[in-house]
Amino acid sequence: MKDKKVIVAGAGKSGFSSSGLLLRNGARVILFDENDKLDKEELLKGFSGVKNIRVVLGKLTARELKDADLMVISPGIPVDSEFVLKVKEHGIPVWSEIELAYYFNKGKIAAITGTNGKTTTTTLVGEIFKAHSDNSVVVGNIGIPFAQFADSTDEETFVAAEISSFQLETIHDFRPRVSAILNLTPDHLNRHYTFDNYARAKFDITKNQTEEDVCILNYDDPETMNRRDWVSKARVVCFSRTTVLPSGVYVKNGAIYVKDKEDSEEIFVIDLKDIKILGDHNVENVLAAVAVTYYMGIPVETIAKVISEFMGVEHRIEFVRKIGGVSYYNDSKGTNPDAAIKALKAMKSTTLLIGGGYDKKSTYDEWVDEFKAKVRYLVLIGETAEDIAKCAKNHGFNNIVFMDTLRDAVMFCNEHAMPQDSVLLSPACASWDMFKSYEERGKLFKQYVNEIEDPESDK
Ligand code: UMA
Repeated sequence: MKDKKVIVAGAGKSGFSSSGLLLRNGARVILFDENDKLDKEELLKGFSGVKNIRVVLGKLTARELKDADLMVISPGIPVDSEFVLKVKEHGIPVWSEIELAYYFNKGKIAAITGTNGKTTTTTLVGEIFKAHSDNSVVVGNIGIPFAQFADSTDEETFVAAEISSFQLETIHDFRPRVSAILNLTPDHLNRHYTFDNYARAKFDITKNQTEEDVCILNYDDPETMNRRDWVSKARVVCFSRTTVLPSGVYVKNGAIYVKDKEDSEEIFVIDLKDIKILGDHNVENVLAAVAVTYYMGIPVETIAKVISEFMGVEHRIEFVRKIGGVSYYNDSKGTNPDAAIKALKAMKSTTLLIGGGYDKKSTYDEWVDEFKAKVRYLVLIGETAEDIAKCAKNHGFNNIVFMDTLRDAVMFCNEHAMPQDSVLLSPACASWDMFKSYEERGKLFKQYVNEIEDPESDK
């Protein structure tokens, strides 16, 4: 990349890390963002003392495009954006941040995608790698751009990478040693337009894999298995919670086993009762993590030990606090209906559900069907509030309130919950209409819940 002129599009986390990686490796960077309200000086502070970077806001001009060797785009930028199409017309290659990171990477990559469970599975895989080797990183959609660490990896580095469909749209050579597609349900349809396009982007995680590589698929997820043929070369290994497979990773008599080939010995991994994270979906995440790490060469004893200690991740059905017998759960990462269904299913009592947010053009019927006798109130916030309310009413659910802010929603729940109820933030929508990220939404939820006075504590 020495002396190459590279446009980095998007001045968020990915853009910053990509710029840093390029600058460290001798490139000249133009950091571009369509948001002309950003503060150039503030952005440049992150690169103080570095000469080869210029910030451009609003629109790309002929000056930037002239002689540009490459554009690296952040995942939040649609590939059919006007300026991306223009860049392509000029014959400038467009790489995702993941592709750029891969160019510099020397490590052994396990890449995990799918609609739900990515973060939990990647975190668990990362913990297993860490227990096995001091030389490991966890990167990607999870919130830590791969570009941040790519050029400090070596042949021995274990890389656990959570990869989104957005990041996969502009890969070219990216080739993980082990890939995993956990499940497929409709998501991000405003960006990909059709479910098949979305599924295609996910399966592209396998497109450069060879016969030496492994692709892990969820045998219990029909949308994934129906597309099994989209894996062109990699060896497919399946995991199943419900079926004892001839080979693969599966549950049998309440325990997880690995069997490499049909005639291989069956290896016991762990009893389900020794797993601490709750719900069938989490058993699937554990099965996936077993498969990924086993095929990355980690000993089964290490895998089992880490799983038995793993307590889950922030913003995923995360228990926050119990106040006056009411339990509060933060599932801010429930950013699509399928994830929100899983969170609601995991609630053991009547629930006051806070939902709504950024409009990804999802359909809410299946989520609303789960409300039945379980949801006491549906408390709606954000851009999609009206659409969700309409859908809920069509399904005969009318206990709906609208709130302007998340704080108001929490306060309403505090006033109306009865002892033994649960209050669940699981919006089924992304956060971007009201918050910077799902993390910010989840942290604020926890803050508001923690501000509630506990009447018991005064006694
Ligand atoms: N921007 C434009 N034009 C656009 C869109 C955005 O100029 O059309 C600019 C914005 O003004 C902003 C910047 O791009 O300044 C933001 O870039 P970004 O949205 O790609 O955000 P990053 O901070 O780089 O975060 C991205 C991922 N964000 C998205 O995919 C939307 C993060 O995933 C990821 O953690 C991070 O890279 C590190 O890899 C978040 C996410 O919500 C968690 N992902 C989706 C999901 O999980 O469902 C896919």
